[in-house]
Amino acid sequence: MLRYFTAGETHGKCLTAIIEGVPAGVEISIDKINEQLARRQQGYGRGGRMKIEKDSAQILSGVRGGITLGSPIAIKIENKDWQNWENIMGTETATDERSVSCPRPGHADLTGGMKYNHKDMRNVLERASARETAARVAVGALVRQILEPFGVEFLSHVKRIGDVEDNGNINDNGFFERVKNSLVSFGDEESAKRAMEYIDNIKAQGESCGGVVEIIVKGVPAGLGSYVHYDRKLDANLAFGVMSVQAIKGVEIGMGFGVSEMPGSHVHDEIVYDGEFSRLTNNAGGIEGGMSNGEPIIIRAAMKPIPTLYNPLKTVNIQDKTEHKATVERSDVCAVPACAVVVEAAVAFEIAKAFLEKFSGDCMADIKKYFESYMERIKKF
Ligand code: EPS
Repeated sequence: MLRYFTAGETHGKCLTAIIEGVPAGVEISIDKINEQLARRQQGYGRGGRMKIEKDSAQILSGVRGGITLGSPIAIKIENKDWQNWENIMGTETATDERSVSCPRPGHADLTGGMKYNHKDMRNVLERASARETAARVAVGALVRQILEPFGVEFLSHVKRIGDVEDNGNINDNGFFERVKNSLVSFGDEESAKRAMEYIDNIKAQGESCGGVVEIIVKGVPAGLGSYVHYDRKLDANLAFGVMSVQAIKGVEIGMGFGVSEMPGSHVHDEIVYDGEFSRLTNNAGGIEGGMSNGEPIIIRAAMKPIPTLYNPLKTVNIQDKTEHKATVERSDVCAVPACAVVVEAAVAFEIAKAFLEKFSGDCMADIKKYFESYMERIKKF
């Protein structure tokens, strides 16, 4: 079973991830991992931290000469900001210079402090911070390399920032090329301009904003996941992976909540046969009965506004229980473009996990053999 752990505090020495269950014989490019890490750092509305960091991954084990060994893979990403926090975040000695006693509404601060008995809520926010998503992006970027030889491709874009929709159409020529060059990951340049104005406005008010991101996975063979048991359903696992990303409050697959408003004939995708089975539409978002059906998988996630507000909300100081303004930590105003990259990584992990469950094998040679014979068989079905 493919699984991973991450460790690391936002202002600690580094982030680490250990990935277990990667088969032997996968070609790994560190450049592809660093490319995803760089994508995560971009976007209009990010804060000062991204000017300090230049995230890059080091693979510490499990890979030899660019090929996986089948053993656990350890990855490390250094926090360049650590040098400014060594005294405060040292593992052996630490000062309480930047202690936090006024919890931010919407962040993990208060409940995390209550749960772990941390009177200095820095002990909570350091781990709850979205900085951890750098490690998750590295994991996603590594495991998608298992899928590449099988033609599985991941795309993502931002659909909405605050109340500004991207009016572009993903099926238009050059849409994803424009997304790549857009500071807000929109495919329509006019909408992108409005989104940036929106972010400027929000920033001037000391506010933050959220948005909606969409991930499209192409080339997924029919039959990943299963209808036979609840915890093997691909949509359930995808929703879990996406929901586990910091700040995500909603997940939709295909038509999502829209299915509840339409009669059945407008929702279900008609089946046709032209040498192979396909669907006339893709309202199901590529998943029926908890299984991929061979159509592109489409997932959307709603990100809430980041809880650190430069114009802070009302809260209570946990020391003396008096009314206070929430702590202001350096933060982003808008991290929705970064969120698209993170959710894409979370989706890549769940797809890779389901793929290896279906085509399990210790090495790529065995997996390829099984994959080919399965594809041959379902073609003739
Ligand atoms: C982030 C790093 C953090 C935050 C942000 C995401 O760095 P710092 O706290 O030093 O500014 O900028 O985290 C949050 C928005 C949050 O609420 O925790 C990153 O690397 O993405």
